[in-house]
Amino acid sequence: MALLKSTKVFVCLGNITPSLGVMSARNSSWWGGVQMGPPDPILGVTEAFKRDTNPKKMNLGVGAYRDDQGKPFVLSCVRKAEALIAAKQLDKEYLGIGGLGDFTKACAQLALGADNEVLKSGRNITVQTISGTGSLRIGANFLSRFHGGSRDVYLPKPSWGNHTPIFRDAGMQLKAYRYYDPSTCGFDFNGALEDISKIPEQSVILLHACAHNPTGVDPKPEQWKEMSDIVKKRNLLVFFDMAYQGFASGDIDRDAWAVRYFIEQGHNILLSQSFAKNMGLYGERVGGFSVVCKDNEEAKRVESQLKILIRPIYSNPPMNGARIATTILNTPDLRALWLEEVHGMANRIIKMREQLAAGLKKNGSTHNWQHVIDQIGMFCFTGLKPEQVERITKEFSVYMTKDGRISMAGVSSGNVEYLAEAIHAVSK
Ligand code: PLA
Repeated sequence: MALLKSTKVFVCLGNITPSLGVMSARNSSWWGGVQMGPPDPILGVTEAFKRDTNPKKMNLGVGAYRDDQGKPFVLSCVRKAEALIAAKQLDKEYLGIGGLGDFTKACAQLALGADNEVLKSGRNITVQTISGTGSLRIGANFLSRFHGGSRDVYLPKPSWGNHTPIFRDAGMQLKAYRYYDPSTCGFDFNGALEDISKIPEQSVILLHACAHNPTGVDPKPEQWKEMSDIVKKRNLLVFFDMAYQGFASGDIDRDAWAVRYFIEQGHNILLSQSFAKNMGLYGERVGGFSVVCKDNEEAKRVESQLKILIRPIYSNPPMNGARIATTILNTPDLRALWLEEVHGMANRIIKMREQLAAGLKKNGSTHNWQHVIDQIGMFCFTGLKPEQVERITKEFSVYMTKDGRISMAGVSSGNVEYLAEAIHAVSK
């Protein structure tokens, strides 16, 4: 039946009109049935921004860090690592399927802490991935193929927009647990606990390790502890997405606290890491995917299957970004410089939050904007409604995602006042 159906589609789309004689292949349509799709909810904002000619335009859509002059920022530690790598005149051979060994080791150490028991006993497998997105997708494919327990993946409501298609395209089913409370602009702790306590056993739960996207709201350590207990009681498989290590507090260890705590409590987690934000390596596509296993023997078996999954997708990952990240992580003075720079980026964002809240007040806004200051990480979930977002874009050329999320990393001393004016104008 499936074969019959596809044959029919083939004949219909590849039709040759007899009155025109035999059409050349160039004129025939193979894709007549392909419908126009919508632009990406996040990256599509950048496309619209680029078309705008207003000199005051601001792109607060995608989370990409800018310096205080509004320019893309390449970290000095990255520039220095690149110079060291260039001087070595290294070859360009293929990496192994799982990536650069020194990178995966340093990547796992960064997340778990170098003296973590998991690393000492070799019960993790970490592969290099195409940044955070690639890591999540490899994880989703792995779950789809090997997690016998359940197809269900529970996402916080709301979550990063791309989580849904990543898991759905891998054949998993998306469910949600309460996370954000619009009435307090904060974490809906009771709602989350209540929902998590009802998740069927063996389902997968996705947790944002820090700097929750899009809300900028993270659980406090005490809340993480209760969540860990409930997750354990429900026997859920935890998938941590850590795309912003260092970006929440400016401190990479503090930001990895929840991941390390869950492991300490005996959760054998899956973990996605990205170096896009914390090293500013966006386009280099550097990330890692880890599976914490029962023991080293299990880790070896999982590794063999991850390689079998990766090989037909992209064969092996790109080396340049991994070399840069490894050089930074493994060269003490570059690592120290990096930690300083991460701190600097996080601090500049915090300063912009304060200036934005102050600017709104100065403009006479009577709303409570405390959440602009309290939320952490790259984003601020302003609370602007879709129609207000539409207005701010149309009238002020301020671009953001429809859910009212703004990338604080795109705000600078030069445009924060303009932004405050614009937000006030559409929200008063
Ligand atoms: N996980 C979360 C929670 C993210 O916010 C992002 C990026 C990623 C993973 C993946 O990033 P990577 O593949 O570049 O490593 N989110 C961005 C960019 C910054 C995007 O949507 O692609 C955002 O603007 O939300």
